[in-house]
Amino acid sequence: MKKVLLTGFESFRKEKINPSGIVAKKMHGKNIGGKKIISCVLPVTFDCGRIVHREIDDINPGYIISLGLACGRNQINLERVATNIFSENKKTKKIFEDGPDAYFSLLPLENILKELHKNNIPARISNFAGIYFCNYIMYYTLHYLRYKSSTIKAGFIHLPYIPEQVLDRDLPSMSLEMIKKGIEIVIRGI
Ligand code: PCA
Repeated sequence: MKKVLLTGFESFRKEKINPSGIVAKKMHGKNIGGKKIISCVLPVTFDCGRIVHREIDDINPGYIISLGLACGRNQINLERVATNIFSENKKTKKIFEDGPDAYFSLLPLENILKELHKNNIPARISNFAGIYFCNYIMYYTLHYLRYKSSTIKAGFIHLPYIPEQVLDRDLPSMSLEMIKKGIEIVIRGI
């Protein structure tokens, strides 16, 4: 059975909850569409790259789906591209000095999007994964796979807030149930 490495992130900055880590944890061990899910919740630090690197070598997955929270986005965002930029505290640098400018997702985004919409789940393809750790892990993973000359299919998905994160904020959210259903549809569609 092919394995899916499903990663999410821990909480970060002022966000006490990170739906990406919750969804990843909830789906650990499940068998979806003939694929076995192995989850991993990552710290929002530079260690995340090394941890994913080790998980890939240990698990040898057929697919890697990385999840993260996109504060304020109102749909599931299928990220198309990771760029060689990281920025924190107004300092911007390359992720890998000698890396290419960008990598494209290796997931069939158009098909996944169609399936999500067929199931009435708001989603879109995004062309900008940001310049923080979500873009970092997407770039890091794709760079590592290229270096390994691997056939693993990998990509990144940004999630909206869940309702309990925006109780007193005028911001969009999506229920955890709908996000989970969306990620199951993604896993069936890869
Ligand atoms: N979202 C942040 C980092 C961790 C997360 O869940 C981002 O969009 O970069």
